[in-house]
Amino acid sequence: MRNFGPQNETQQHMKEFKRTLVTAALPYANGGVHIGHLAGVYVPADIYVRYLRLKNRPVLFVCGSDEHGVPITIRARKEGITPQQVVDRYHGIIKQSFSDFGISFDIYSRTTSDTHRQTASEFFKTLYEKGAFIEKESEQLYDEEAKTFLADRYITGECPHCHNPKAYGDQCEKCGRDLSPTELINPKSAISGSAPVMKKTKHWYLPLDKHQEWLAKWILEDHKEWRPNVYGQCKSWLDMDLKPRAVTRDLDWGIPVPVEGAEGKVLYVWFDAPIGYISNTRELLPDTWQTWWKSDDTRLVHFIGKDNIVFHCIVFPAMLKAEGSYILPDNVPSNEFLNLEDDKISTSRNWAVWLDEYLRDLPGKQDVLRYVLTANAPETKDNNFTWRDFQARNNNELVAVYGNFVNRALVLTHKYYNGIVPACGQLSESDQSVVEEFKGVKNEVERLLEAFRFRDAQKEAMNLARIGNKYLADSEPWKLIKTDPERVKTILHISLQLVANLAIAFEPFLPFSSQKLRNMLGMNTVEWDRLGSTDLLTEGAQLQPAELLFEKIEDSVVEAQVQKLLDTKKANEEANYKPAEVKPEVAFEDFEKLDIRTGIVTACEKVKKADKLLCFTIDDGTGTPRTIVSGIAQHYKPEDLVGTTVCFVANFAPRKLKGIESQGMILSAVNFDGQLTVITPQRPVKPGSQVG
Ligand code: B3M
Ligand code: ZN
Repeated sequence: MRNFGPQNETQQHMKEFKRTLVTAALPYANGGVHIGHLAGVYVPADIYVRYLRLKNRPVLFVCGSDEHGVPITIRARKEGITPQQVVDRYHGIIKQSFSDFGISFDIYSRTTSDTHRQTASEFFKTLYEKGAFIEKESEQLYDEEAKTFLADRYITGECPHCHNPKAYGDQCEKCGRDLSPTELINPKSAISGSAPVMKKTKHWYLPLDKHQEWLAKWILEDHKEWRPNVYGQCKSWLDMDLKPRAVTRDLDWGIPVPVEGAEGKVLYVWFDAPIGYISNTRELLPDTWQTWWKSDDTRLVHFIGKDNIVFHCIVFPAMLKAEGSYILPDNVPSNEFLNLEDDKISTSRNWAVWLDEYLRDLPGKQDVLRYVLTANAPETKDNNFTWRDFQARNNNELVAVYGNFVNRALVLTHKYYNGIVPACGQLSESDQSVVEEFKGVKNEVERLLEAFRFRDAQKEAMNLARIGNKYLADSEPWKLIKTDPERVKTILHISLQLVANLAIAFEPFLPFSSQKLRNMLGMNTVEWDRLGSTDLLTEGAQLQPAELLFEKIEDSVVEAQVQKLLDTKKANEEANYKPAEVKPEVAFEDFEKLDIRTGIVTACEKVKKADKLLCFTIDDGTGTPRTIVSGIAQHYKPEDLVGTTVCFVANFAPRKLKGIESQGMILSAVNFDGQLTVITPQRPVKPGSQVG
C-alpha cells in the first residue's frame, strides 16, 4: 500500500467556501482553438469543474469569446469585411470546438453581447465616478490621411535590431523583440501607408502604483500557495514597481467610453474582457449573479495561460478592488506553453493542430487528445506535443492498459457467465491487497486535483487500470476456470468492480469514454464518493456486450499528421524565401575560364561509406568515360539519373573523394528548402556540347 501524505493546505482551505466560480480565459474571436489553448486552459479547467460537480460542490463554469481589440480590426481590414463579421464567424467555430471536446461551460457567451456592453460600461462609470482613474494627455501616432490614431499594431517599419522591413509597432515577428512604434525606422501607417505624425490625445489610466501596496501583501504574503510560475511573475512585476495603465483607446471597435468628451474612444480590450466573466455570469443568472461575485464565501478561480498572468493577478484585481463590491480571485492556476513538434505554436505561421481539423481527421477521438494533453500538460514548464508521443500514449496507455483491462474483464465475464456479474466469494490475501490499493486512489486523486495537479491526478486514475491488469495477469482466471471455477467468480467480480471504479475515476478527465464504459456496465449515475468501493456493480447484474474503449492508432495516421505539418513548414519557408544576395562582379574572361559541357549519365551508384555521395559515369562525347563524384545522394536515387543529360564543369582540377578520382562537377540548382535539382538542357544536345 502506498503512503498517502497529509491533506495539503489547498484542500483544508477549500472547506471555508460555499461555492466556486471557475472562469477560463476568453479566447480572442479571430481564430479557431488549437491544442495549445486546450492544454493550457480549457482541459484543466474542465477537469476541475467536472470534479467539483461530482463532489456535489456548487460550481459555475463561465467563459465566452473576447471580441474586441485591434487584432480583430486588422483581420477584418485584411479580409475586406467588418469586425462584427469576423467575430461572428470565429465565435461560432470556437463554441463548436469547445462543445465537441466536452468542455462543459455553464455559459459560453461573447463580449459583443448587450449584457456585456452594459456591464462593462457601468463598471467603468462606477470607477470614473469614484475617482479611481487619472486623466492624462499624451502624444500618440496619428494617420493624417485616414484621420485616425494608430494602434501600435497598425504601424509598420524597419526593425532597428534585425532590419526586418515588416516589423510592427509593438513587436518584430522576425527577431521576436518587443518594440515601441517610435523605435521603428521609416514608420508607416498600415491603413494609408503615409508617415504617421504625433498628435495629442486624452486617456484614462488605472493608477496601479496606488494599488501596489495592498497587491504586494495580498499576493506575496497571502497567496504563497499560488503556482511558482504565477507567484514568480507577479513578484517580478511588483518588484519593478507598478505604473498607471491606460484603460481607453482611440479606436472605432469596442465599447464606447461612457463619459462626456470621450467621443471616438473605446475601452481598452483588456479592461472590458475580464469584466466579460462578470457579464456572462449575469447573463446566465440575471437574478442571482451577485452571489457568485460579491459574497465572501464564493471562491473565484481563473484558469489562464501564462501570457495573461499580469492581467488576472494584478490589473483585474485592482479594478475589482477599486469598484469595491467584488471578491478577488482565490487562485489563478496558469500553465506554461505547449510547443508543437519542438516549435512554438503560432497562429500566423499556422503551426498548430486546430481542433476542428483534428476531429475531421480523427473523428471520435476527443478523449485521446484530452488524455495526451493532460499527460503532457505544461503545468510547471513548457512542454512539447509530438504526434509520435500522441500515438505512443494512445497505443501503450489508453489501449494497452486502460482499454485492455476493461476488455479482458468484460470479455471473460461474457465468456464464462453470459455477461452476468458473478458472486464474490471469500477474498484471498492478494484480493485483499488489491482492494486496499484501489481504495487509496480516491484520496490521492482528490488531493492532486485540489492542488491543480491534473497531470499527476490522471496518472493516479491510470494507476487503477494498471492495478487491474496486474491482478488479472497474476491471478490468471483463464487457467483456473477448469480447476477452480469458484475462485474465478471472485476474481472477475473484483475485476468488474475495478472497471466500474475506472469509469468514475476517469469521468473528469475522459468524459466520453467514461460514458461509453458506463453504458457497457449499465451504470446510470456516477457517484464520485463511492470511488474505491467494491459494491458498485451488484451480483447478477447484466452487462452489455463489450466494445473497444480505445483503438490502436496506426503509423500511417500519425505520419499523415506529421506530413501535414511538414507541408506547413515548407509553405512558410516558401513564403519567407528570399533569393541569396548576388556575388561580387566577375570579368567575362574569368567566366570564360570555366569549361562547362553536357554529358549523358551512363551509370550511377552509391559511394560506399558516404551518405551524401553518388559516383557517376558520364559519356562526354570523347569516347573515354568520365567519372564524377557528386554530393547529391540525399536528393536522388542512383537509378533516377541514368540516361539523363547533365551539365558539368569539365576543366575542374581532379580531386579524390573517398578514394575515387572525380573529374569535374555536376551542376545543380538549390531550392529554397535545400533540395538539389540537376540542371539539364531544355532540348536534346549531343554529349560534350559546350554550355555558355
Ligand atoms: N483574450 C487573451 C488571450 O487569448 C485573451 C484573454 C482574455 S481573458 C479576460 O491570450
Ligand atoms: Zn527584428
